[in-house]
Amino acid sequence: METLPFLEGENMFSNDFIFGCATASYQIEGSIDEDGREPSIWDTFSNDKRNIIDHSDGSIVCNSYKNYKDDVRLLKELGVNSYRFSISWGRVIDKNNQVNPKGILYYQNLCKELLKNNIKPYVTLYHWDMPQWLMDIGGFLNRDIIKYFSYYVDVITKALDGLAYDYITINEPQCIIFMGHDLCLFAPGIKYNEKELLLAIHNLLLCHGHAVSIIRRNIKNSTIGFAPCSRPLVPSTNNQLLYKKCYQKYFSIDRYNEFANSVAIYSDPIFLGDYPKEYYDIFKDILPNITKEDLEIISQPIDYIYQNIYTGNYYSLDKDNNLVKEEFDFGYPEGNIDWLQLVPEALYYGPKYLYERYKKPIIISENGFCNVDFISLDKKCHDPQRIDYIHRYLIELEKVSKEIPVKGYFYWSLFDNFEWNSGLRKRFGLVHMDYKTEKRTPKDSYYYYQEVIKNGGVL
Ligand code: GBH
Repeated sequence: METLPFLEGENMFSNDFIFGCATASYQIEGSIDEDGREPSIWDTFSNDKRNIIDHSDGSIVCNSYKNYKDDVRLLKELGVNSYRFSISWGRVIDKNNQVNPKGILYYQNLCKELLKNNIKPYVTLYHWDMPQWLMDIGGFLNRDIIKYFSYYVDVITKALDGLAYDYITINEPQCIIFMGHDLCLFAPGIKYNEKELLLAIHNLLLCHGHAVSIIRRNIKNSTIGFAPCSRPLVPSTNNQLLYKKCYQKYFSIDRYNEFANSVAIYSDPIFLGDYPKEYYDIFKDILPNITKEDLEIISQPIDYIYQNIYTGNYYSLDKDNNLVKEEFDFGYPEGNIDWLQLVPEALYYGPKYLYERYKKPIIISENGFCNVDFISLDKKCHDPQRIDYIHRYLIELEKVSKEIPVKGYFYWSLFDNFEWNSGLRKRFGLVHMDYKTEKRTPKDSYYYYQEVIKNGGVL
């Protein structure tokens, strides 16, 4: 570890900084038939082997449903003060829309175990695993989803009262909508037309809004957020005009190219009370019915801007001052998954743009690196690229935290897990998983992050 710069006394983050890591239910829990769990759209989707690159699924993975105490032990030793996990809707509510007490107990036990170890639970209510029976009645296209989601949120927040105070309503809505219902690379893999996509987005935002009122009602001293993803534009030189153009493009809507990453469609209604003007112009013929009441529900105040940021793109200006995207050179540093180029400044510019527009404290809800990790002859798991990635990205986050309020950082992920349509082949963990034996081996990056946390930051 001696090559890594830790300067004593130069702690980069405040003492109450949230250092955490994140996971999601379908990606880690396994035990899919245990205690009356209802199948989700991801069970259905991964049952069709054409959908998952390596034909794997989430039936076993880390088996955190059984091994959660080991997970908490790993978190404790890592030294994080917070753990972000998600609730499987189908474990806590059955297909008759009745409460499943065994599922509830699992999440209560997990929270208790975390609290016993001084780790704060950050609960994601929806990380993509919709119960299949709800998809069968239309999923996000059916406005009834709001009623069902509200009931589920009411049940789980009552059950976790006194155990968890921090909630994230929905993870990466862009992936749910675009990857799941347009590109069809994610569950449910059902193609919607553009009009249907807009309606699904609107219903999803209403699910968020109703969840906010319910959490506020059921949990005193709660904090609430919504966790979209984005791919920030990074100005490749220090130039005000370039910065301004990057900022504008980050919040603009490109109907054909960047629907997936649109920041403003999902976040303007929440933080600014309405969709952007551009949205009404572009989609004027296919708009859903958007009422004033809807917008009021969607825009109830929340506490944080959560954002999942892994990568970005560099931009410059041409001689006519037009914005141009710089292509990555051949051999440019990247992770073992096609969209993950090394762009550390994304953690500087992303938070800066978001704060400038929405004026709420920022928490990075996900950031992480996918690598080719295996156990070496010395029985350890060496992952220097992941260490370098975390190091570079945290330097940028530190830099921006001197300018705007940045409250926390969750590394994705605690361990290797089911990487959606990429299956088990893609590893993001700080802890290596042997899927056959369920053996957990902390990687070098785990010990690195441990040092970062002890130190309060890098450099
Ligand atoms: C997150 O999504 C998920 O929340 C998490 O479950 C997952 O395991 C983790 O990250 C690692 O993948 O426009 O070029 O970026 C992944 C973020 C956002 C990556 C959409 C792919 C589309 C291509 N994804 N992105 S690009």
